[in-house]
Amino acid sequence: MDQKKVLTLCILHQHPRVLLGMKKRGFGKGRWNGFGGKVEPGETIEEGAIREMREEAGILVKDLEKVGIIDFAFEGDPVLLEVHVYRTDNFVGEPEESEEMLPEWFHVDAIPFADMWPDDIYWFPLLLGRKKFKAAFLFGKDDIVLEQKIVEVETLYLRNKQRPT
Ligand code: 6U4
Repeated sequence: MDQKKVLTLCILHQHPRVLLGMKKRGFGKGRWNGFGGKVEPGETIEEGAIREMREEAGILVKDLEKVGIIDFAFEGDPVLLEVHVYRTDNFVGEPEESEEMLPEWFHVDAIPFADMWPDDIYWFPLLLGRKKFKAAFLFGKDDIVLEQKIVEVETLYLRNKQRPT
């Protein structure tokens, strides 16, 4: 049976700048990315997003807005990733380097898509435009996008659950 991992991804967006982090280790190493990781037992997805932001960038994020849910599959791999994407413009503290991430602000016109996950270029414009979306990507060898689907939605529902997440 397919296994599913629930992950968070948080983007600080204080227009016209966004905070990304250079991932220093683990999954996605060497890429600029939002902050996040696995949701731990006993915490809500949003609590997981807040914790990861504290652990990876040393800041307390507030007023998180859920903007997207992205399903990732990798050809030949039974593990599916369900990534819950949040955006906020409200935080306390100064972003600082952690063991996992080197944070840096980017102008929205200079987002380093060439050095990010290849799916990001598809959905980042929706996030920056304050839209909500559901998306699915299938990656092949060398993280090439083989299939992609993105739909803009009014409200985000979790699959099989008729309530907003
Ligand atoms: P730990 O346990 O922290 O060492 P690690 O392998 O570093 O795990 P993980 O699983 O905590 O990483 O988090 C992976 C992060 O990458 C999450 O924030 C989700 C994000 N992510 C995964 N696939 C992505 C993709 N295709 N595009 C993207 N972010 C992705 O923009």
